[in-house]
Amino acid sequence: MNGGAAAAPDDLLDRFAAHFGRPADGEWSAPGRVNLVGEHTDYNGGASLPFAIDRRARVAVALRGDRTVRVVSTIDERHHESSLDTLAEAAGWAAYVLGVAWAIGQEHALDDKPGFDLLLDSAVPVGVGVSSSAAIEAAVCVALDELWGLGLARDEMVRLCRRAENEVVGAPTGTLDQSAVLFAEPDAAVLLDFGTGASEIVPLGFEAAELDVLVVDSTIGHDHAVGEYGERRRECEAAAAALGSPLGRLTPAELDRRIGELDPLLARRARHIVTDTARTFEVARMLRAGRADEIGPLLTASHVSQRDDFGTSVPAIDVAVEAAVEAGALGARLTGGGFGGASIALVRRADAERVRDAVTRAVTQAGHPRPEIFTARASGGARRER
Ligand code: GAF
Repeated sequence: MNGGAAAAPDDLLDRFAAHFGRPADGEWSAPGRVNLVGEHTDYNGGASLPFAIDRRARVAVALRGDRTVRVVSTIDERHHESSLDTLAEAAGWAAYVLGVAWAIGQEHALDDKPGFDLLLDSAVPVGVGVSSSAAIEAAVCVALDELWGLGLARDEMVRLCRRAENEVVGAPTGTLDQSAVLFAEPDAAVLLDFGTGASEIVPLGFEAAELDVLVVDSTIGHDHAVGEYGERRRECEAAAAALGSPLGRLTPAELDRRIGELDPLLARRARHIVTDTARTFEVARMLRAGRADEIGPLLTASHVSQRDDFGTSVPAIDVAVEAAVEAGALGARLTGGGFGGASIALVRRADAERVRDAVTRAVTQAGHPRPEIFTARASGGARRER
């Protein structure tokens, strides 16, 4: 991903100039994200608590004098050319780039807007569950917003990036990822209440408490545009219809009283959404009170809920979570949509090395692929770089 042609300069603006033969108008970026707790709650009116990570997608962009759009990426060096009038016809990473321009065009007149040249580079690992797609979408969205002089508010950008994901890429996702990467601030998480639409910056306090978040990439890929993600959505919709309420709006006590109205599978799905939303608000309360070192058990409980009730974990991730906790992590859980992807482990900095080694050993001894493990630091959201 950081590769590119051997002779290409390292600097993105230099690379842009070398590729397109003219300077870029600027460089914009957006991060990937880790979700601390609150999974699959976004399309259920529940709550999530993600933070942006210190790995970013970057775009260098220059407006053109015509309606042509040319995009190229260091991901695969492929070149994609279209026009502002045929934007929805794209595949692979180009669907995220052109999908955002298309979505903007659905809600804002682009008749008088020029096309653009764009070079994409990303250090957000792909297929890991840390939102490499939302990183690309948000970087493109802040760039086009500025260059086309649209003055979009961040919550409008969230909606437009989601349209790109849902309607061009074809993944029926909620707004967790786009909200995380567009609202994020350094050293903080974003409490997203999908029932009210409210968002709140919640300081994490991990630096002061000397805590690290390890991201354990199972290397088992996932694709939310196919299969099981959509199935979970349909199951949640069926449970919500039977109960006459978005699942994320029910308290655990209310669901307990009514759980007998659901068949056993839908009851488990509903219980995950309701309890994970409650855990999310509880973790946010603890963080606000400066009790970061006490949230671990809630993270692990969230994993158990995903594994047993929501059915989104996979054996390699269950082994990683269990090994992390056994080796002294304060808590660990699958993060993101699941069916592969990554888990996170909250560790005391002094224990990080031991937990990494123990997880790698346990996962490989159980016959699963060797995980890729990295530390994620909470960083800022989508922005202009220069
Ligand atoms: C994926 C989706 F894109 C999000 O909208 C969210 O549902 C998440 O899975 C699960 O919490 O990242």
